[in-house]
Amino acid sequence: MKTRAAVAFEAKKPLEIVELDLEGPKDGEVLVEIMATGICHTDAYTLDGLDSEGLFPSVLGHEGAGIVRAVGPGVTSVTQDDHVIPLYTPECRQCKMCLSGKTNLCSAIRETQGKGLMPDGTSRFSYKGETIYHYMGCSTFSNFTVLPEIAVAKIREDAPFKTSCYVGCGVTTGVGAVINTADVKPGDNIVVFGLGGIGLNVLQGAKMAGANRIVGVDINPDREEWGRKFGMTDFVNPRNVGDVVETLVNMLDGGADYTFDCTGNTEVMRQALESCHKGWGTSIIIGVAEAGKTIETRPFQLVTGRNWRGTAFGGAKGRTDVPKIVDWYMNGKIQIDPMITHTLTLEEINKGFDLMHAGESIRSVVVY
Ligand code: NAD
Ligand code: DAO
Ligand code: ZN
Repeated sequence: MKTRAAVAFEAKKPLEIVELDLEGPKDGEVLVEIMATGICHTDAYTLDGLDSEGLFPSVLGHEGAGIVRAVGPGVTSVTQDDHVIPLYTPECRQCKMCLSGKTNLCSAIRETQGKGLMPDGTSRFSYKGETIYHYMGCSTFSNFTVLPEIAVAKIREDAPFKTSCYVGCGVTTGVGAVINTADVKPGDNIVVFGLGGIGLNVLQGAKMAGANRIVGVDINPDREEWGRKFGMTDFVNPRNVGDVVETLVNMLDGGADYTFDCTGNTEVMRQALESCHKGWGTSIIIGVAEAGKTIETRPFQLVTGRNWRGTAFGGAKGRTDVPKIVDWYMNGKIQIDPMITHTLTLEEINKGFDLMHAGESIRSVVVY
């Protein structure tokens, strides 16, 4: 079949809207009509050529929601017309990682997913006979895409696509980092570095967990007002204070119980670690740094009881947790609507990247 898609033919070049050839689902795969997709900073980072796994030409996008239009042989967990969210972190429930109960990093299709291919080692997308690679196993910047059934979460049918697509990455990553990875307890003090599409969700997760002081840090002054809408109690603009670590440590009587990096900047990651309370504070890296970057701190920071951790997809097991997070949204436990600041057509998708780089959007969503 044919599908309209925004294709990344080359790094650092705008996406091009073209009609691709799409092969139907093979064994264990499903064809999904994507109804809406968010644009996450991770898409921008790959398009900017900063991702060591980035492949071109490819169809980017990993934050979608849609409808199953066809299923391949052997598919049992979803059926035609089911509403689903694609999962860049699948959940096979059979591999060593899934069975460990210690991680959400399912390994079932990791090798081929990292190479932009489906589990059988081939791509379903092509253009004028040339292979176009998949991205993070999702490729939601295509109106139709093919996914393994272990990489879709079935969600309730009354959830609007335009907002529930955000659960496919930003909401789950931010809220999950607080609930699953940090396990923030009532009364904990937390600091969030970077109040964008991910950081605001960390704020609302911290509020839901009953955190005490919820401090937001951002170099964009407009983000103060945004943070306050989602539970932030204090705001620090690093450009207005001498030393951001000293400021935070003084503000929180020795430092935070938990800090979260939502910037992808390795200097900020160090600030986040060093803003933790001596003896127990834990810093969680959510931001994805440019290929080749490394983090640094004095080992004494760890010797004296600070902990450094990271999280992918908020530690969520997609097929199990994503439908529950959609329920939280539909039941009013978490907010999504105010964070969708821009709605675009597929033809306007490059504007979504411009708005992100200019700090003018929280989430732009393409509605097909
Ligand atoms: P975004 O562009 O919407 O937000 C980033 C925010 O960081 C902006 O508000 C920006 O002003 C702020 N910022 C930039 N430099 C800063 C600095 N020096 N100090 C303080 N604030 C600063 O991006 P996003 O979509 O929220 O994504 C955030 C990061 O999370 C990216 O690195 C992205 O790749 C990563 N990410 C990780 C996961 C995961 O599973 N670990 C999932 C999604 C996104
Ligand atoms: O299992 O080895 C692995 C890697 C799984 C990749 C998980 C994604 C990491 C987070 C990237 C940002 C997502 C938008
Ligand atoms: Zn994302």
